[in-house]
Amino acid sequence: MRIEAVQGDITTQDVDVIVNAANSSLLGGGGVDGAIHRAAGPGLLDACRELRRTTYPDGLPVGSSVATPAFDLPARWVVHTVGPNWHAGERSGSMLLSCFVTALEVAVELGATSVAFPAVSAGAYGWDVDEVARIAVGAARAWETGADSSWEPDHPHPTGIVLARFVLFSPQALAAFEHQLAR
Ligand code: AR6
Repeated sequence: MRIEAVQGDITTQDVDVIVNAANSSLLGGGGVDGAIHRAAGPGLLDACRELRRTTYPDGLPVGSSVATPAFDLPARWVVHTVGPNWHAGERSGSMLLSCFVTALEVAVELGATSVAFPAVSAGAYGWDVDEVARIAVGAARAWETGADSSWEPDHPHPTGIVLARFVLFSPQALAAFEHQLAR
């Protein structure tokens, strides 16, 4: 499994899964959520409304993840996760860790091999991007080694995931992730 960081727009990523930094309503918003809904087209909002109706009448809890098709995006699925909101006092690293871990779990259930993540909670939700990078890269690394204790680097990963890519909008966010990857 390769773990990498690139600067760019997550909506253009040609991977199986892109992760959306959504909110509990699942009904869209600004930032990466707005960009994903615009690029995916109206089918995405319909799918999210259906999830609310059938599965999450009270909204998707913080730290949880759920999949929809990706509609007009190059990706096959969007996995929506809800990061903790620093401004609302949600400052638990385990909540943010859970976003990355549950998104990977959902991706595996889908049979995905490649996943792109944004810097969940590093925008409107106000987390320090260095802290997001530390938790996100830590999650991917722990996932890589922890999913199967018999797995060795350079062998196919038992979960089927071959690529975890962090897609960062700003040079500053890219630098934060590159710093963690170099450690
Ligand atoms: N591709 C990659 N990264 C992006 C893109 C993009 N197209 N657009 C923004 N970013 P945010 P949050 C970066 O605010 O902090 C929404 O309204 C951005 O620079 O999108 O988890 C939701 O509906 C930042 O580094 O997500 C929620 O209400 C990172 O993505 C709330 O914001 C995350 O910023 C979620 O806040």
